[in-house]
Amino acid sequence: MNEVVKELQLPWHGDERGKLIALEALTDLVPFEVKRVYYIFDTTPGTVRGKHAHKVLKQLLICVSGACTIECEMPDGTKTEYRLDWPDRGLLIEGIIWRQMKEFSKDAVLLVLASEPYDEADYIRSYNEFKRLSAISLIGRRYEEH
Ligand code: T46
Repeated sequence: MNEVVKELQLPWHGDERGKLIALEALTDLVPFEVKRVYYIFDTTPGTVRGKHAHKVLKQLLICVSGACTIECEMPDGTKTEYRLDWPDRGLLIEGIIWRQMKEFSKDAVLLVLASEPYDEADYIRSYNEFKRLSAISLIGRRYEEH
């Protein structure tokens, strides 16, 4: 699976009553069947969560209240931080990407739509293992290019 980290601008329906965002599975915004939804809230100040990658899981992250930062490290070592600070911003993550969630505001609620049920076997929780798998996948890709 190729790695994807994509910032999404989620379209909203707005009128004098306020705004509404609707997400449907198997669309450009949610390009997978949603098999699980979870949310992270009431985080301890200064905490850093995540620190893992997934083997096959695809996820769409939306900070529906407050703000937080998602740091993604790609297999080639490139690191990028994404600030999610409004409910119309989404971050799509697919493939073996090391992620950390940090800098949560007190009122942050991070909503996650996931493509698979919870499965601890899908987690890569060792950073060394992430680097090892990244190296293998980079070598494989170079080989395919030739
Ligand atoms: C991810 C980031 C963005 C469950 O029992 N079911 C679940 O669906 C999830 C997500 C977690 N758990 C249990 C497993 C742990 O005992 O909840 C506890 C906390 O999970 P974890 O330490 O993995 O949480 P985060 O915030 O570090 O990571 C979570 C997701 O696990 C992960 O898939 O990509 O949010």
